Amino acid sequence: MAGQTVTPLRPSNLLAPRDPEPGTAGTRQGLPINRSAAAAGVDAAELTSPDWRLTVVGEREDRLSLDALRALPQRTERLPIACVEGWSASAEWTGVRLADLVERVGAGDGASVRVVSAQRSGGYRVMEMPAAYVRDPLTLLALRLNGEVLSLDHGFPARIIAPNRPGVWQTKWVARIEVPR
Ligand SMILES: Nc1nc2c(c(=O)[nH]1)N[C@H]1C(S)=C(S)[C@@H](COP(=O)(O)O)O[C@H]1N2
Ligand SMILES: [Mo]
Repeated sequence: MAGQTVTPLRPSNLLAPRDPEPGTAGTRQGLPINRSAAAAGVDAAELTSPDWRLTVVGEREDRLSLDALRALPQRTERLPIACVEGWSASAEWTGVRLADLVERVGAGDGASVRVVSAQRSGGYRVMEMPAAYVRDPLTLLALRLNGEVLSLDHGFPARIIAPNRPGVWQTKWVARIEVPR
């Protein structure tokens, strides 16, 4: 626009939660990014490949492409991520109910799960989820955030979002879901 030389202050910055970690921090899709895909060292080519599969292991084993996940019944829920580093932000998540995924491999109402990230090292690679959270209808394997496909930094192609759990357990880049037996 002609004559517009002053960069306006962006109110979204003023209202945003404080930067979780200066240097790597950012906000995308309306939600803070604490650990980016690059910082976590995930293999972007692998995660974005058409050969990517989610493995779900119970009595049976399921290997689901992203298209196959998108073809399952989708739910949308508004849920917060609450990080111990002092920020909390709500967003609208769309994806498949975790309970539906474990039911497909023959697990019942009492199933707990172990969720494994494609992240190769670090404390957030493996997460254990008790049965009460697995069967909660609000707990999703999320594929979308605020109406958009997840960005790589938010855990593309799939991440966990569950109510009333600390942010550290909202696992990004989910590769594998196991029902221990
Ligand atoms: N695989 C993996 N999942 C992860 C993390 C991570 O580092 N690796 N960070 C966790 C933390 S501490 C929080 S608060 C939420 C949101 O983190 P983000 O801001 O880095 O997206 O994702 C969680 N899921
Ligand atoms: Mo966090």
